[in-house]
Amino acid sequence: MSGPYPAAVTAALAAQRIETPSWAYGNSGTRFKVFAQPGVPRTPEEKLDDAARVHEHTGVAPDVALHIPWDRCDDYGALASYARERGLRLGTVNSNVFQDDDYKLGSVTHPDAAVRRKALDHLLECVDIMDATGSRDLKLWFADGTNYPGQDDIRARQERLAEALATVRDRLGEGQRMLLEYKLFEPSFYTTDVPDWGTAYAHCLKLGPKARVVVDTGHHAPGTNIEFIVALLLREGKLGGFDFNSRFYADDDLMAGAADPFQLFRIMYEVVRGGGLESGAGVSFMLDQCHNIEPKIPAVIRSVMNVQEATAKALLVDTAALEGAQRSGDVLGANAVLMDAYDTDVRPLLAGVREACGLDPDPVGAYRRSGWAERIVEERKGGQQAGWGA
Ligand SMILES: [Mn+2]
Repeated sequence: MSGPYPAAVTAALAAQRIETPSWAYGNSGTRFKVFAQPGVPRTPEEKLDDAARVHEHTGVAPDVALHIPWDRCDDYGALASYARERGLRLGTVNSNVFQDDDYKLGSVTHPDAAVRRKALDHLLECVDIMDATGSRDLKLWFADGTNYPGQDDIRARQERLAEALATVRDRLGEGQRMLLEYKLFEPSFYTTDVPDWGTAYAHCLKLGPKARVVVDTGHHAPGTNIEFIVALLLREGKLGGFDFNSRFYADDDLMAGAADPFQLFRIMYEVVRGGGLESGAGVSFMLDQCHNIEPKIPAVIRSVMNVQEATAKALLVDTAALEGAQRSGDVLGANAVLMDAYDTDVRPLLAGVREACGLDPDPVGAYRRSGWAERIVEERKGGQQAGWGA
């Protein structure tokens, strides 16, 4: 398959937006070691400065997700203005009810009502922050669960979870949403209170139209058919967005599309098929990654490009040919149509989309040539580098 490509394809690629996470610009690591890198931001503003470089070179990443308390500041309205002045918007607010000593046995599902109240207050504070930043979405991920059979009552924990979620839902303003993220295991190893899409979907269904499920691609058992989950949630109008990253083993948080670009293509095909790219579909394309050993800004740029490449291939699927093959029971033919799209080198197509938007066709090269990496190493000396807990 080669160009020229349909105008609808280039238009969809130019219109797609990919949200980058503030924490990707800070230091990170595994539970064994966090490796500091020179030039890493010390403040939320410096994270936005770095995010602005990603947007400048890709043209599709104006939204930056915040994580509270890692991005705590005195004046969120001022932070939003700072973002706007750099062509950015503050995006999804990610809550954190997992890093406090009180949360050893859980947060909103904790057996002690006082701890539950503290966790709920944090979630409500995050909605206050959304009001100040103009953010649409609150992302909820709970580390809650148990390690041993009998440790706590599985059913009671679901009741406590439902109660907290309903309270948050009632606090949301017009146009605001809550995105419930699931994760199979870790840090809990026996039960997790929101372990899978079914649990998240059941809660979101009860919560109503303001609640949707977010699919973090690293949060499944090996072999899980993520594109099936995506197709189903889209069909039900309950797909709120993605946390893209990739993994070889568990929740590796590697660059999206790095470990399994074919899986990312299959996911994006279901997004396109289900209308998830269309404006008004309400599907957010977010990255949730940690760049432990690689330089952060070009890694985010590369991840954005990987999502774009998977999207481009998905848009190139010859749907008429595919439907024809499917109708006639042509198993190999149908598979070949999909593979033809996947095997297309879409890099020239995306380079053309960038040039049409006045961008350098090679975002990573443009970043390297910009001198930004050297500049931040020179300028960002002293202070406390951003990272987990900072
Ligand atoms: Mn995530």
